[in-house]
Amino acid sequence: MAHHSDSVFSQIAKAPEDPILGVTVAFNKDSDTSKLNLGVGAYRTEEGKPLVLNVVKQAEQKLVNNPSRIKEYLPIVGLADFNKGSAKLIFGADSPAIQENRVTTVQCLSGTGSLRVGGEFLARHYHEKTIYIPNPTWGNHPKIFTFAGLSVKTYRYYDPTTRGLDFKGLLEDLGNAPSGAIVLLHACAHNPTGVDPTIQQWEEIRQLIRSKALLPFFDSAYQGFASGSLDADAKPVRLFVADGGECFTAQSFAKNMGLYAERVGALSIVCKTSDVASRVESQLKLVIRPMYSSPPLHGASIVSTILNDSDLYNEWTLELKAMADRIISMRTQLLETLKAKGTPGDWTHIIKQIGMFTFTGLNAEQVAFMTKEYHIYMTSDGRISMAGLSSKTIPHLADAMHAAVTTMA
Ligand code: KET
Repeated sequence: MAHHSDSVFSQIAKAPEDPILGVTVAFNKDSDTSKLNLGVGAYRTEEGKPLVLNVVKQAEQKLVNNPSRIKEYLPIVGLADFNKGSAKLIFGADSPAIQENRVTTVQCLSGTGSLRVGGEFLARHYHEKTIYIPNPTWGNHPKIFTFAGLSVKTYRYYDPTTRGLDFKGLLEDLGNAPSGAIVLLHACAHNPTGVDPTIQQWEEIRQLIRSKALLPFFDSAYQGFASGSLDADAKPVRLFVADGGECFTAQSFAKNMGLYAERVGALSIVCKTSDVASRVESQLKLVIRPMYSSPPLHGASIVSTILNDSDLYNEWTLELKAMADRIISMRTQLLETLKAKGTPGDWTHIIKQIGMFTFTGLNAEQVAFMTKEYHIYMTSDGRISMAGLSSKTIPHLADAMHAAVTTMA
């Protein structure tokens, strides 16, 4: 007679929910009508609804209407036009590295998959196995790179006292890293802090990285979301490509095209010669094939259609700018509301930070209080997704923040 203790997994431990995606799981279980999900970084409209971009709908219509469309396997490296378009988007259409065929780009499963493939390639083929990631960083980074076979260390990034960049600490830690070490950099809109180096600081970081022969690995999950301009947000990456040196870039189209669930992204490796780039690509295929064989078609077709059609592309830049602008206006509205309430503390970091998130400075107890008493869901590090707010919900959030800081300072 079967009994549950007979299971080969009867001793298995219950795993905790993911620190970010688990916030949505908890939110979905809450039946309160005033509940607000500011956990996951996903754009919502002023009405609080998920947004499918108009250009995405148009591109999908074009695809459906195309009678020659087929569903055969893509090559291991993915859709060629998507890969070319992605590289141009991040490096610039006039990038010498692209013109000299020194870039290999492979389509991957969104930003996460691109980071993982890049990490596994490095673990297999690069002499230095240590990757430095910023402290703090996106919670998935240490797991991705550890499972890829790299050893993860951190460099100082955020200074809680100034709620800004710990530039001195960053330079010291990268300066003390072993020559050749890999350095993970957020291309723009650093998650979770919303704190980015200035372009002058990027230039100093570049000089240090090149002088120590460190290997830059950019995570570009928010191109266009920081400033509203795709080119402005790509500047740090382009600074590193312009010096002729090598670099890795993991791109995601989850946020800037609103294609979250389509899992569409790209890994680009800029090499010194086209010959090296083609050999690198041949090895990337050996990483990808046993992992998921080849990537899915639909999302990449949407992106490729938009990137390779000038009308759709222009319309996309406007829709993207509108999303970025709405987020920026949420920042000013939240700050004004807190000021008007006389909430204790300096909250100007809300408008100084950039991208999808505000790193509020609220502690885990205050966050738990806001969830319990106000049904506001956010990660326990005090990060809130500004894209999940609207003019209607800001007063509720401000009430909760005010109560949290006045009752549990
Ligand atoms: N990098 C960063 C910095 C990042 O914030 C995310 C997603 C990703 C990569 C991966 O995104 P993908 O969907 O694989 O293209 N961050 C949000 C969602 C998540 O945690 O999965 C978040 O921080 O809320």
